[in-house]
Amino acid sequence: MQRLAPALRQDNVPLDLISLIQAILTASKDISFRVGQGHLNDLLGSTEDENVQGEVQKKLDVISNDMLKEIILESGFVKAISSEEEDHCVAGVEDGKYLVSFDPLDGSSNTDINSLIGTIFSIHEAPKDLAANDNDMFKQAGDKQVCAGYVLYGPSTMLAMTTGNGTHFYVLDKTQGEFLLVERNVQVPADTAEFSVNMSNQRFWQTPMQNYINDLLAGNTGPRGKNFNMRWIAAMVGDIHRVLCRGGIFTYPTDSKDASKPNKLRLMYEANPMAFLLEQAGGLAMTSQGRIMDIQPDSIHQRVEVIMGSKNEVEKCLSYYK
Ligand code: AFP
Repeated sequence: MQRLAPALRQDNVPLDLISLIQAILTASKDISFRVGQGHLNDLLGSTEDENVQGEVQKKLDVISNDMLKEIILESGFVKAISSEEEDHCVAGVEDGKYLVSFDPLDGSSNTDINSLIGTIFSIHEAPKDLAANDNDMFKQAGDKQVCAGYVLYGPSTMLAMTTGNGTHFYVLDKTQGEFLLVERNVQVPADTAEFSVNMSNQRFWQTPMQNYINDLLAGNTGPRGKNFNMRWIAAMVGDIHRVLCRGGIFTYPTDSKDASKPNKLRLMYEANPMAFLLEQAGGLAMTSQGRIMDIQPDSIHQRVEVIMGSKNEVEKCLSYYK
C-alpha cells in the first residue's frame, strides 16, 4: 500500500503543503494515542472552562487543540490558525503561506462513552496583505480551500483527505506510524435510503424540512414509495464518514430552538471541509439557500445550515424549499 507522501506527490501537491499536512497528521497520531488511553490517564470528562461558542470544553478538546496548535505553528508554513477552541486566530509566521482552520476533536461529548470522534481540518492560502493576527484573513469561501480532511479515531484511525484531486481514504498503520492509502477516489452513491439528523429537534425545524423528513418516515406507504433507515452518531465526522463510505443524506437544519443560534454547525472547520470532501467524491453539500462552498464568511466561528450527501437525495430535499 502506498504511503501518504508519495500518494500526494502523485497528485502534484506542492512540497510545502505536503509538509504541512504531515505536521497536522503528526499531531493527529498523538491525539489518536491519547484518546485510546481513555480512562487510563484521567483524560475523560470536562474542564471548568467554556469555549467561545459557550460550550463546556472536554479535557481532550483542550489537549488536542494544544497539540495541533503547537505542531502546526512550529512547522513554519503557516501564517495563522483558527480553531473551535480559540476565541481569535493565533498568529504563526508573517511569511507563512497557509492558514489552517480546525475542530481539534469533533463530537467530543462522545469521548466519555468511548464512541466515534475525529479531528477536522481545512487549509487555505494566506493573503499577503493582512497581518498574521488578523481574523479577516480567514474570511475566504470554501471554494478556495487547497486541502480538507478529517482523522477519524474509530476502531482504526482513518484519514479522509482531498487536495482537489478526488477524495482518498488512508488508514494509520500503528506498527509503522504511517498513513497508508487504502481507497483512491471514493465515490458517494447518488441515491440512498439512509438519513442522518437529530430527530429530537424536529418540532423546531422550518416547514420544508418537516415535510421532507415526514415523507421519509412514511416509507413505502408515503410519496417516496420506499423505506428509509436512520443513523445518528452525534459526531459529524462519524456521520459524514458513513456517507462517504456508503451514501446517505446528513442534515443539521436551521431550527428555532434557541433564537440566538438558528444553526449549529460551524462553517470554517465543519461544513466547508466536509463539503470539499463530499463534492470531490461526487456528493452535494448545500444549505437550503445554496452551495456551502460559495458562502462568503463573515466571522471565523460562523454557523451554517447543512444539507449534504448523496446527490439525488440532497436535490430531493432542496426541492421541498422551492
Ligand atoms: P461537539 O464537538 O461539541 O461534541 O459537537 C459535535 C457537533 O458539532 C457535530 O459533530 C454533531 O453533528 C452535533 O454537534 C451534534 O449535536 P447535537 O447532539 O446537539 O445535535
